[in-house]
Amino acid sequence: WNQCLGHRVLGTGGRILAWWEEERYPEGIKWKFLEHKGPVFAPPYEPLPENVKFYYDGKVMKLSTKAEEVATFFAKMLDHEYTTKEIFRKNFFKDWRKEMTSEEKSTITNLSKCDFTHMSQYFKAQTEARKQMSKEEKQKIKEENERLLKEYGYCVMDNHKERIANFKIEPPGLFRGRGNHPKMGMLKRRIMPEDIIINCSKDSKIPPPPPGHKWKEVRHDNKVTWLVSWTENIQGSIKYIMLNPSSRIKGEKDWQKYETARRLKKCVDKIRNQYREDWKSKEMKVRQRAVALYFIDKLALRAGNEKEEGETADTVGCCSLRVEHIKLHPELDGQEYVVEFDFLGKDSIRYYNKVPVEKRVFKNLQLFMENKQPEDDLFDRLNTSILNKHLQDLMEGLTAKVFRTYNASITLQQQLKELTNPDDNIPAKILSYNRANRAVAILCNHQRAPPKTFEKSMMNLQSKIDAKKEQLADARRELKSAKADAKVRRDEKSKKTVESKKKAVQRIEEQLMKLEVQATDREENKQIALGTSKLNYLDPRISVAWCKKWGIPIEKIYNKTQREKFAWAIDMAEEDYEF
Ligand SMILES: *[C@@H]1O[C@H](CO)[C@@H](O)[C@H](O)[C@H]1NC(C)=O
Ligand SMILES: *[C@@H]1O[C@H](CO)[C@@H](O)[C@H](O)[C@H]1NC(C)=O
Ligand SMILES: *[C@@H]1O[C@H](CO)[C@@H](O)[C@H](O)[C@H]1NC(C)=O
Ligand SMILES: *[C@@H]1O[C@H](CO)[C@@H](O)[C@H](O)[C@H]1NC(C)=O
Ligand SMILES: CC(=O)N[C@H]1CO[C@H](CO)[C@@H](O)[C@@H]1O
Repeated sequence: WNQCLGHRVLGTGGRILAWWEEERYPEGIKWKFLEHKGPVFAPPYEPLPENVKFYYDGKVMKLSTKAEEVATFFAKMLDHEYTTKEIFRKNFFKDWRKEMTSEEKSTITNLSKCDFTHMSQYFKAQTEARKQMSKEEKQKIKEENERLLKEYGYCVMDNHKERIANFKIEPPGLFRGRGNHPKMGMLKRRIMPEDIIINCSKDSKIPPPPPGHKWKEVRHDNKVTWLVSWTENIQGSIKYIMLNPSSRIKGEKDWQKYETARRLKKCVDKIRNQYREDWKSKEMKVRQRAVALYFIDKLALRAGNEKEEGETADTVGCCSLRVEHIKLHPELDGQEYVVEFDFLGKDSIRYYNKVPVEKRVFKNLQLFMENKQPEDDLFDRLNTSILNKHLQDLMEGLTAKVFRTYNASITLQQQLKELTNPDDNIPAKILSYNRANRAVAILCNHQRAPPKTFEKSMMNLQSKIDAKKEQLADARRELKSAKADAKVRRDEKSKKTVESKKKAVQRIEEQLMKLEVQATDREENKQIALGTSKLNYLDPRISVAWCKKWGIPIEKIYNKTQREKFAWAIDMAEEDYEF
C-alpha cells in the first residue's frame, strides 16, 4: 500500500513515510552532454459532438469547454465504484466547480442532479469502435506511436543515444489514490509547458516549448538523473522524465570498451613499430616485454598471471608462460621460425597453435630459453603488473583485453566484407555471418566440447532433409506430368496447373536449401562457442550495421537478451558504421 511518488513514499491517507532529496546518480557519475526533445504533452481536449448531451436536473445543459472536459473525466468513471464514494464525489465536485463559468456555478449546485449517462454511453461506444477498428486504422496509430518514440523517445547523453523511459506526460484526469485516500476525486491538472523544468546541457539544442508557451525553467545540472520535471498538483510531489539508469551505466561501459578498442586501431601501428624496435633493446626486460606484447597482439593471448584461478588450476597467460609450453622449430611444414604453443589457458581450455613468427622474435625466444629448465618462466623479467603498466603508458586504458576486442572486432568487420555475397538470399547471408563470427571465435580460442545432444539433433535435421528431398522429387514428378498433360490439352486450366506445380517446386527447393544451410551451420559450429565473442569482444555496431545494410532482421543475429544488452548499438548504428 505504499506508493512511491517522485521523491516521497506515501502511506495510507497520503501520509509521508519517507522522502529523499533528489533523483541523483551515484557519486562520481555525471554526464557531460545531454540533449533531448522535451516531453510529449497529452493531446488537447476535443469537445464532445453536439448530439452528446449533459443533463442537469432533467434539463439539457450545454457546458463550457473547460467544465465539459472535467465532466468527461467523471463520465468515463461512472461505472466505477469510486463515483459512489462520498469523499470522491465531494472532492470532484469542489474541483469541478473551479473550472465552471460563474453562470454554470450558480446553476450546478448539486452533483446528484447531474446526469452523465449520455456522455458515458458515448465513451463506451467509442471504446467499442476502437476495438472494431480496421487493420489500416490500427496500423496508422501504430505508425504514429513509432514516430513519437523515434522523435521524443531518445536523448543524446555523452555521445550516445539513450532510450527515455517515460517521455509522455500523463493526461489530466481524476485522482484515484488507493484505499480511502482523502484526496481521491480531485482534479489532476493538465500539465502545461509553464509547469515544466527542463534539465539539459548548456551546449545542447534546448528543446523549444510548444508555440506560444514558455518553460518554467531550463536548468543545467549534470548530477541529476532526470531530463524533465514538474510538480503534480495533488500531492505536490515532483515527477520526472528519466532514463533507465541501470541500463545507461551498463551500456556506457560496453560502449566505452569498444571506443577504447577503436582508439587502439588509431595507434596500433605506432605500438607495433615500437615493440619491433624493442626486440633489439640492450635491456633484457624490454626485450621480453616486447615479445610478450607481440604475442598479445598477434595471438590475442591473455596477459595472465592474475592468480584468480587458484593454485591448483595450472592455467597460464602470456606473462606466465613457461619454457615447457613452447617448442621452437627453425623450420616446420615448409615454414620458417615456427613456434608451437601448448598450454592450458583460462578456464583450462587448451591453447594449441603453431605460428610462424618474425625472425627476431624467434631469436629472442631462443635467448630467453637458454640455460633454463622446462618449468622455468619464459619471461623471467616480466610479470603482469609490469606489462599492464607498460600498456597504460602506450595508451590510456590499454590492456591485453583491448587487443582481443580490437582484433576480434576488426576481424569480424573484414570477414563480413569478404564473406557476404550480395546475391545470396537471407539464410545464406546469415550463414556467412555465422562463419565470420566463427573465424573470430577460433581466433579467440573459444572452443567447446561438442554438445551431448549434437549427434541426435544432427540426425533429426538430416531426416528432415531426407523427407524434404523426397517431397521435392514428388513435386518434380507432378510438374513433369502436368506439363505433359498441358501439351496434349492446350487449355487454360492445365496451363494454370503447370504454374502452380512450378511454384510448389520452387517453394520446396527453398525450404530444402534453408535446411541444408542450417545443417552446414550446425556442423561447422560443433566445437566452437560463438556466445563469448559475440557478447564480449565484437562491437555490436558492426553486426547491426551489417544487418541494416543487407536488410537482415536483427532478431536473426541477436536473441532477446542480446538485443537488450546491445540496445545502445541497435538504436545508433549507421548503415556504414566503420569499426
Ligand atoms: C441534491 O439532489 C438530490 C437528488 O435530487 C436530493 O436528494 C438532495 O437532497 C439534493 N441535495 C441538496 C443539498 O440539495
Ligand atoms: C588479428 O589476429 C590474427 C591472428 O593472430 C592476425 O593474423 C591478424 O593480423 C590480427 N589482425 C589485426 C588487424 O590485428
Ligand atoms: C612485478 O615485478 C615488479 C618488479 O620486479 C615487482 O615490484 C612487483 O612486485 C611484481 N608484481 C607481482 C604481482 O609479482
Ligand atoms: C540468448 O543466447 C545466449 C547465448 O548466446 C543464451 O545464453 C541466452 O539464454 C539466450 N537468451 C534467450 C532469451 O534466448
Ligand atoms: C531538482 C533540481 O533542482 N535539480 C537541479 C537542477 O539544476 C540546478 C543547477 O542548475 C541544481 O541546483 C538543482 O539541484
